[in-house]
Amino acid sequence: MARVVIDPVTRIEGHLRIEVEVEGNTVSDAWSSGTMFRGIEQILRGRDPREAWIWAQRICGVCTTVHALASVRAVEDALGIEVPENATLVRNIIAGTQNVQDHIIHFYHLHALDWVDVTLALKADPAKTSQLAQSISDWPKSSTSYFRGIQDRVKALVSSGQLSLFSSGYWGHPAYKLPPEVNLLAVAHYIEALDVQREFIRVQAVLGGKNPHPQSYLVGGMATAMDGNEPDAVINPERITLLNQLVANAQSFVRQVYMPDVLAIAGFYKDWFQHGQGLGNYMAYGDYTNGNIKDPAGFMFPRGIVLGRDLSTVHPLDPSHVSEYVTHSWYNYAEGDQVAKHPSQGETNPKYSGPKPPYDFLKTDEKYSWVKSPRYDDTPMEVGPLARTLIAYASGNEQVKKIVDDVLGKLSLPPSALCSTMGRIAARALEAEIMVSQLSGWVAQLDDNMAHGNLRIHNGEKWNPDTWPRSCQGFGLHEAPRGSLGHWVEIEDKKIVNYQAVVPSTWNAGPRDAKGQRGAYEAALQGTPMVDPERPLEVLRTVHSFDPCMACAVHVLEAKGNAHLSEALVF
Ligand code: NFE
Ligand code: MG
Repeated sequence: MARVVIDPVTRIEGHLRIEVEVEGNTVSDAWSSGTMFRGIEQILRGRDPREAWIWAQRICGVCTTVHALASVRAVEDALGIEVPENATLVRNIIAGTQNVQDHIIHFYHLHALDWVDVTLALKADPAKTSQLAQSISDWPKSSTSYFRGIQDRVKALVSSGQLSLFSSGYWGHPAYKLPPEVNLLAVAHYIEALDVQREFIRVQAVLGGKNPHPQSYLVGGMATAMDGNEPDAVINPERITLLNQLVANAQSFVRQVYMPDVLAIAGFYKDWFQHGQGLGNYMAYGDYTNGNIKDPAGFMFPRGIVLGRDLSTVHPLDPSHVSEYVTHSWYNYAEGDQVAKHPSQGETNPKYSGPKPPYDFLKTDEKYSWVKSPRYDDTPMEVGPLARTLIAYASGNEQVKKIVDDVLGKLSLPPSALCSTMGRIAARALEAEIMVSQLSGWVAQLDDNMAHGNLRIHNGEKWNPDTWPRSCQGFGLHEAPRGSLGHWVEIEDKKIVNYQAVVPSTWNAGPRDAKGQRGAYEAALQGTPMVDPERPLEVLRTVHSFDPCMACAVHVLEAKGNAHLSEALVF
């Protein structure tokens, strides 16, 4: 038995270390560790709750805006504020754009090279690549000369000896299975997707002034003035035209490039619909409605839980059943480290107790991560696009059923195949397709409201802190690209006294709990085949399929830097 360490895992956000034990050619156990201590939860204490979103949004620059949304929702919940429909629509457009852009970036720039051997693209016949491209899609950039041009660019990189953005891959690894032409097609779209994602995220620049971290949120609504007759208003007919254009361009790319590429690549890796199954428990808070965010009945992504891969039942979800352990995390709870705490009572007391660097392995029997271990009813859950898709499918959502059955039909696979590494990739693509078509609906509704003179976008009734109760608590939930996100806030005498974020990558990347139950990455890595433990490509495939974001997962900070923390930063 050998222990293999990947540290740092790259093509993710933040600092993740994976240790796996390998028996023969299979992973027999795994540990997931967030190795960087950082944060926001403490910074928020003592601040005005109306500005919490500005700070919370800085938890992450990848899911660039989701923490602002969860934060304003938490404060609005605590203060009993309802936001106007226009604000909900603008928030939906910003968050939905984030979702689609994030999924595109994940597939092409963070994950594709686990499946695509860039160096093999050099062996492709551009004419055959062109035929292949035209057989799977009517995307216009598909000529022989186009693919030859891409190949020449890669050739120039390779012959310069500097692979640049393609350096440090496991090139030539026997687990790569794509024919040269599919590799070339994917490399071409990797390059195209760089432009597509940059262009599409202009939606956030229009509605939020900038990206990352749009600046137009307000507790009570949005600061995006609407006026059909006002050229200087943030939202006016000209801007609606621009939004429609940006959404339409993204929609073409998702339909004509992203989805066909996922199908083409998945077809050569069907065995990966059997690896990386993981916990089999899926959770989604649900999200996206034009109405009241406290009422999940109308959610586009339904709320619920699927247990043990049993798609016949969707269990109800009550956010009061969420808790976090620190048994294997470098924190202490006042009541001892065997208990789980609901985030409304949550504590963030960092205490590094890992080995002093340099070291070979973490003390995985003890504490081994800066990530906490969230649980629902004491049960570990996977969150994310796959969880959302399965819960929507099992809830009988017609749109999701149709697209899932269509995609799986093309691959001749049953719905249960989705519970896998490749299933996470497929779920992300089909979610992007559903979301990008929904976006134009929200833009149209905003336009319609504007045409009818419905311009209200902020509810200022409780803006004055003198109107607030002396003490109150609230929480805000969102389905971020990587899954279920919750912020819990406690307000006293007009100031924040406690703030806790329980984040998608905390759910997925967290370590074991007091009962020894593994987190989602740890469970998914069990049984992973490994051709060559020196080059753990297969481990990366499953870890990357979750789209890790450790900035989100570890979001705490101690204001006065302690020695033990600086040691931890040496990793
Ligand atoms: Ni930093 Fe994030 C998303 C959130 S993941 S990317 O999506 O919230 O934990
Ligand atoms: Mg937290």
